[in-house]
Amino acid sequence: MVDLRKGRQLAAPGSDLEGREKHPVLQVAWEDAVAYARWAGKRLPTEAEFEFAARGGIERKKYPWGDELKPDGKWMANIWQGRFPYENTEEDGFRATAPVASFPANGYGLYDMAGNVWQWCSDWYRHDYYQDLAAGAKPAHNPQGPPDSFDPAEPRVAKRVMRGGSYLCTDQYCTAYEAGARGKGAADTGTNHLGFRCVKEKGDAARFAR
Ligand SMILES: [Ca+2]
Repeated sequence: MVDLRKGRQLAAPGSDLEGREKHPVLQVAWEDAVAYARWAGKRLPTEAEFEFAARGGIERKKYPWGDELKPDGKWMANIWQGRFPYENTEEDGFRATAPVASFPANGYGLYDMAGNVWQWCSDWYRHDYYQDLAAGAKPAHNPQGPPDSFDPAEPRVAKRVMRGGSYLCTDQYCTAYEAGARGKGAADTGTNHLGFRCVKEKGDAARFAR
């Protein structure tokens, strides 16, 4: 396990922070992200919280900043430009991860809610969870995710939700930086394009300290 408290191994065991002090941490399994959040008196966001936060107060827009991928010709997130996976033109300035807050914040003042690295959410992944909620008699309020995981593509793998897309996403086939796009990943596995962010609410620190 990467010792996040030391903060010295950014991407994998043996990697170092030299010149990358402000890049997101990578290669962290869901369990380790949860352990870090708990240690810090915080927690991972739910999937619903992540999307609510990503939309930044603007409703029914494709991206956290609006409906245009490049408003005024400007890239708003660190994604992939060029013919994936053969050519990365780095038009947005970054080949792989970017330091956090390299692009404008959304309406809530939150950075990197799209692109750069995927981010773990606390929910189990079920492909039909939101369909089921939508079919219910009442609107769902602050959904916390299903009680277990089920991905028809890999039914035996316990998966958690991830959100936001990454520097490997492209408008050619993986537009996961869209505000409504969902991702999923095996809870015990980290990758080089997946990180996390923590959330804190009033009372969390006291609750986790018990
Ligand atoms: Ca890029």
